[in-house]
Amino acid sequence: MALPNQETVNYPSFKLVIVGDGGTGKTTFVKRHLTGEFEKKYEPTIGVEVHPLDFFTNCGKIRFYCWDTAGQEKFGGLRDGYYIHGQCAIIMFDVTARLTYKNVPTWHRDLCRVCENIPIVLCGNKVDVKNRQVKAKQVTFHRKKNLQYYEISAKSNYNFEKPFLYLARKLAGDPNLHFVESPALAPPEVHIDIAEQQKNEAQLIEAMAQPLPDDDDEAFE
Ligand SMILES: Nc1nc2c(ncn2[C@@H]2O[C@H](COP(=O)(O)OP(=O)(O)OP(=O)(O)O)[C@@H](O)[C@H]2O)c(=O)[nH]1
Ligand SMILES: [Mg+2]
Repeated sequence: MALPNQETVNYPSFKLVIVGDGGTGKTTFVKRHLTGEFEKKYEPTIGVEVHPLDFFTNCGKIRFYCWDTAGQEKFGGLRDGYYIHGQCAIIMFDVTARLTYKNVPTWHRDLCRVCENIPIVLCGNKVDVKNRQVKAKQVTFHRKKNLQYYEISAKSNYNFEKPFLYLARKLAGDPNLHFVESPALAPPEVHIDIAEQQKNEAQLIEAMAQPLPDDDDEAFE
């Protein structure tokens, strides 16, 4: 859903809300998509920037209106106007800052109060950083709530498209939908150690086979 002063398009478009603690990389992430960065609109009354991000799929174009607030933590949470009519969401945390993962359940609760039953992706950002504090196998929240989880690195473009592809498939109701063209992205600012990251991805798969801890919020302390 566009803002009142925003162009609407004649192909499917969806409001995507991005939440997560300050400094997790939400703005950095949306700005990787160059066309969306160029066409963003600012809505001062809600304090939000909306970036229209287009993707090309085998079923045609799809647009995500990505809502990104400026410094929301200073206002003590987000107002309902931010969430209202949200059709899909990304919850972001920072794998180098434990507290941002601990706060994920709060973001999830606030989001689901307004937006019931929308597809949600949990993203652990900054996996390019060597000394991460939240290990892949410690990420279990998504399993409890049936969310999709991706490890990403906004600065290196690692897995940039994955969250959008997942959401597009859910919204289209087509698990085989795929992107036929890559969006223009800002060049990588850092490089990721692919061999190291492959180990993390393997750990994630391994962890999925383990039973969920009873209360992993506490186990995580
Ligand atoms: N190493 C690394 N740093 C990142 C990455 N993504 C973002 N950062 C850095 O993290 C800091 C915060 O990024 P922002 O995009 O401003 O975070 P935000 O979530 O929008 O923060 P608020 O607007 O305050 O809610 C900046 O210094 C970014 O350069 C990443 O993938 N890797
Ligand atoms: Mg920001």
